[in-house]
Amino acid sequence: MNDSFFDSGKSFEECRVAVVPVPYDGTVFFGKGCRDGPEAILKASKFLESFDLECGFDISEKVGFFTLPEVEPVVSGPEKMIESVENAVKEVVNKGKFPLVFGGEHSISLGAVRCFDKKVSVLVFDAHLDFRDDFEGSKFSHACVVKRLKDEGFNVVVVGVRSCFDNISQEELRFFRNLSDVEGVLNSLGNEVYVSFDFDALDPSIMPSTGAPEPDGLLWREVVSFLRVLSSRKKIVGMDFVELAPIPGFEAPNVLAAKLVYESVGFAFRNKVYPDF
Ligand SMILES: [Mn+2]
Repeated sequence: MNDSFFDSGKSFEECRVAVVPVPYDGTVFFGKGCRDGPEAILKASKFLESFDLECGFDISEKVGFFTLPEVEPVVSGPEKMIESVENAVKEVVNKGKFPLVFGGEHSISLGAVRCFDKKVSVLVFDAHLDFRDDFEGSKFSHACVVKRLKDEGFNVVVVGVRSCFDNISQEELRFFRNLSDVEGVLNSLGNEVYVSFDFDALDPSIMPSTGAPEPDGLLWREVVSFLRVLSSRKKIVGMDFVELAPIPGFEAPNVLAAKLVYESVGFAFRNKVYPDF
């Protein structure tokens, strides 16, 4: 894979954002295909125009995206794969870069989040709670990622939930069905936020390219409006976008994914808490 996300011809040093592609779907048995997600996002980014009307500036020019080599899939299991992601992301965080991780399946988010202090809240967008203690023989399955993040001591808030395996209480995990209570979501988060975006949080009418689509999902405008508010109130420290399983020959969802990534980063950097920007 030689593609890059919005190659603006800048060096690693000049870019604020380091893109980490993770083409891994090892624990997915049903609805595979998200290993092709990173490549689809990189390719689709070529369709976007770089000046962004939502943000009012050229995000690629102002922020700069540097795409790193992909994290090679590990065959010995998800736990080792998550460690590989952790090592790759730690390297970019240590160099002061904003990590932007493309999955691949949702389990990889655990590796990226581990690179941050426990005071960072994790905001997960997902149609499913991903709160199982284990799934299909693994504690590190994509269906367990929120449970593992909680167990590792992070404040986790999930938005977009329409499907759950059990009756999980709000005391166990703070979650929201949609974005009708924006203040409720914001008040559940600390000042620093890592965003983990599973594309199945979106409605299948606009995002059919996921392994586990669920009806009645989030729509474009409400997500973009929310991200704009979120970024004006919180410091976004890193993001991942996971579970895009491209449908061959159907580019629109991939372009939507690339545009959501692009504007999310624009909002994050426009935020007043990045004063040097
Ligand atoms: Mn998920």
